[in-house]
Amino acid sequence: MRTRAYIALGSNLEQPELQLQRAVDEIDSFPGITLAGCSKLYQSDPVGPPGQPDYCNAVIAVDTTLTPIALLDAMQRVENDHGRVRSERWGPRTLDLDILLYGNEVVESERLTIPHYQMHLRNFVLLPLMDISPDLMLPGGMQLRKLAEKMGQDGLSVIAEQYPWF
Ligand code: ROI
Repeated sequence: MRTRAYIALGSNLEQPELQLQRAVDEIDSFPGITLAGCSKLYQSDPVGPPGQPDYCNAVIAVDTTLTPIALLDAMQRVENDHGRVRSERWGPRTLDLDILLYGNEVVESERLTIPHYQMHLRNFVLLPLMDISPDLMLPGGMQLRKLAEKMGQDGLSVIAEQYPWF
């Protein structure tokens, strides 16, 4: 069975735009995962400790035959291939891949929480998600559009309109 899932991408180290473009291509070529949509590419002010570079952010839709945990393993493989080192909490990173949604499923396990626990607080997640699926309803019945309207666009700007971004 195929499930539509949404993944947030973020990077603020080592040519962030390139990190994100490469990550999308790698995810699309991963067995059991097919790219189904891609947001604009955004630049965003860092949330978290000050003094770190601005981020590049985007969101993709994928269709996958992988289970949520297998999808998480796949995302962590791609992160590790980009030299991701897990060090400071909320510190700078070469590539961050967060599973936002997996169909309508709610997952609460030690390794994985879906919907992503902070997605409703982050405009660099909600606005790119709006690019792909403006009519999306989150598990629990909340409309993405309503959340995104409340959030606003502070600190967020579009740097490329259409995938492939460059
Ligand atoms: N801030 C922005 N703007 N974008 C991110 O992707 C991002 N990711 C993070 C923290 C460190 C919370 N801040 C971020 O993990």
